Amino acid sequence: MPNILIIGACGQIGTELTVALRDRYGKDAVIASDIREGNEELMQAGPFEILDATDSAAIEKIVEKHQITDVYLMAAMLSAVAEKHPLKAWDLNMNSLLHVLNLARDKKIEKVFWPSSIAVFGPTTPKDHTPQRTIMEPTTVYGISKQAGERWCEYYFNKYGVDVRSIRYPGLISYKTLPGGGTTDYAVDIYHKALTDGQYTSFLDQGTYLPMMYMDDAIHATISIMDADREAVKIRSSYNLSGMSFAPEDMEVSIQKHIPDFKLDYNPDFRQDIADTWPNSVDDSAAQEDWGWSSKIALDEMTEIMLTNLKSYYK
Ligand code: AKB
Repeated sequence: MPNILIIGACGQIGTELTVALRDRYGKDAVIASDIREGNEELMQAGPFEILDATDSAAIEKIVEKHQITDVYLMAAMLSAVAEKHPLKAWDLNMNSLLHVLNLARDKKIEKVFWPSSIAVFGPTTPKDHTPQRTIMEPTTVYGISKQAGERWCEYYFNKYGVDVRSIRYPGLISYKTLPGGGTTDYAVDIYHKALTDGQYTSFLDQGTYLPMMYMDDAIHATISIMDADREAVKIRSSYNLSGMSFAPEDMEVSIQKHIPDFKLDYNPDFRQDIADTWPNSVDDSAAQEDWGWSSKIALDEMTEIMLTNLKSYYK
């Protein structure tokens, strides 16, 4: 049985991952941590520690205190916010990873999960069904940090045998937690505004296709790759992961099946320039072959789940 530390547990993925891992391993086996107190429910449902992901001594102390075996490092500055604070983003995204990899190198922990992103790709990458291995020239600071992180993960595996596992998440959509400063956030905002205002102004333009995924699929993938046999995880940089691919107008049509008067218009901002450098869709056959990944939830089903659950929230 693992003893798990989740760093960045109050964020969009961390919140749902904490709940899923506590359901699986019991609440006392999963220590949630974040730089500040956040989600009340999550903090009360099991052990919680205040932890700055850039503080290596503090991470080590908590690892020792709770005899942690597995670390899920979910703290990161996402693409849109990172463009406003490039050096701070580099510091958080890179140094937190190196701290955790060093603990694994020194055998203080056994296994590491670290999220990468479709942001590792750039304008020179093939856009459709982007292969696992291809040209990667990211132009955002977030993408550069994720690409460098992938190289570090593979390096620590090859050089020190560190059991690090990683996924290139697409844009993630959930009704339970809001995303924090990404380029794909419109795909969450749109459902909230559809219910509260009956209309939404998208900061990404018509025709902007991006790889996306419903959160349940992302959590399932995360737990699956961590459950897989060590030998099955053949790629130690990060795996492409595909859920669905859509543009804002596809969401409009999907939402109109429930809210016929819903209106969408467009006012693209700086996030359009970021989205334009990312793939339309990715090829995840390596994840399928190596550890049995397959996604389950498509756009219309996701729309139904999102609107049904958010409706009760806005009542
Ligand atoms: C972002 O938009 O920055 C993130 C991501 C795709 O990694 N959601």
